[in-house]
Amino acid sequence: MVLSVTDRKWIEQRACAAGFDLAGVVTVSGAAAEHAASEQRFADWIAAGHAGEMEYLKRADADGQLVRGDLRRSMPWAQSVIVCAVNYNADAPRSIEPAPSGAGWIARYAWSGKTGEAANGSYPGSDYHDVLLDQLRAVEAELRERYPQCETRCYVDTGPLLERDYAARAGVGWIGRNTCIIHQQQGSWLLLGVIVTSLALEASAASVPAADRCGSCTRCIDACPTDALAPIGGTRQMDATRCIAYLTIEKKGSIPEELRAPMGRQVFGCDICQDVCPWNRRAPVSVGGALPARRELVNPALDWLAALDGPAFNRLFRQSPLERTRRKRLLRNVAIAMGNSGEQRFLAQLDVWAAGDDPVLAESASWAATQLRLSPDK
Ligand code: B12
Ligand code: SF4
Ligand code: SF4
Repeated sequence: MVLSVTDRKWIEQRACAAGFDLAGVVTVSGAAAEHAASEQRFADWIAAGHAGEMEYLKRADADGQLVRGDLRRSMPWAQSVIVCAVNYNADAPRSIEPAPSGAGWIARYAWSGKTGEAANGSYPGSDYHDVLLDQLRAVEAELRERYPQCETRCYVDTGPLLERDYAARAGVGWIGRNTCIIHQQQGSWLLLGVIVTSLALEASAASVPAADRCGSCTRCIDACPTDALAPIGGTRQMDATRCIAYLTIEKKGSIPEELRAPMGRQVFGCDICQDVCPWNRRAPVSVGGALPARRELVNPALDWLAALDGPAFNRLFRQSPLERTRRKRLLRNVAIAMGNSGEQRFLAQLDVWAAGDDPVLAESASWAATQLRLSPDK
């Protein structure tokens, strides 16, 4: 079955009806040279060690080829990819604006919660993976009804493919110097989901890639506190092992000492290179979307996070992206942010953690307490 422009437009329209803000369709193969370049960029990135401890990115097949380098390695039937995006911007401050003293920062994408207050007064979180997957499955169901013979798979994050690469080729946005997909009207506060399908696209029906609008701007590179953005020639890429999002969410054990002070007040993820991006200045706020922000997670007080015991952590972050770090890693990050805060009042908590029996938390807290003792009184 070969899809025409009319079919592609129908798919994009159904994606928007299912709650997505943007959608595009792209052939898996594309031009051979384009495909080889993408695979090479990814292989070089892995070979340079930029993936750190994210072993799932390095998975290779029996021939030693990177599984994520070409999605046809896991799905030989794949012909095209439907890329969908949801805007998760909220009417709330940016991480680079002045904040109450002693506040931490949780990345914007992790603020989401279910609407309506739970009986016990807490707002249950909602993970964007689940929300987007439900929306993708609604589109998938319509697709299968219209083309009963087609194969399909839906993925949010976890699929064996480079979502941003397909998003760029599907015209959803361009890859900025901060490595994020940016759309001229929507900005970069976008989460992506894909439907891989066996339906082929007529060559003339493929979406047109979005034009690169970074121009001569380098704000994101200049603002990154850990120098994680390291473009090589025309390839925009990052060394994830230096990125605060990696350090706070993915990195197990201790965080390298030289990167702790630059982490500032970020306790889960990092938004700095998107907060400084001029294309986000007028980015629309998602109103009535499926990922409403929970206000208590914007500029959260570090001592409030520190005081969350196991049940309170679970109540607040169940089914939310923060579940990934669990309480233990979040406390490690909170300790480092306390050390960077200049707030002497955090010393008491840090000294308790430093004497505790979790070696990673104890070492991080001890480092943080030393930072505070060395820093001038606030
Ligand atoms: C691993 C991962 C991370 C890692 C590494 C990030 C990275 N830049 O590689 C860490 C933990 C650091 C991370 C951080 C974040 N992530 Co993340 N992450 C992923 C994940 C699971 C895989 C990415 C990957 O394979 N990286 C390897 C590199 C080499 O691949 P890549 O970044 O896609 O790079 C390709 C392009 O740069 C392309 N390229 C470069 N130049 C050019 C030029 C052209 C013309 C073309 C076509 C392509 C191209 O080539 C590269 C290889 O093909 C994806 C989901 C997925 N399955 O794709 C989400 C994903 C990229 N993350 C996402 C988000 C939201 C975030 C954070 C904003 C979360 C936060 N606030 O803390 C930060 C953003 C940091 C940043 N500036 O990128 C979104 C991005 C949405 C968007 N608007 O771009 C994704 C797509 C998840 C989703 N489903 O929405 N993430
Ligand atoms: S998310 Fe933060 S640490 Fe990572 S590249 Fe952007 S500014 Fe740098
Ligand atoms: S800050 Fe500037 S260089 Fe970076 S992604 Fe935005 S427009 Fe591009």
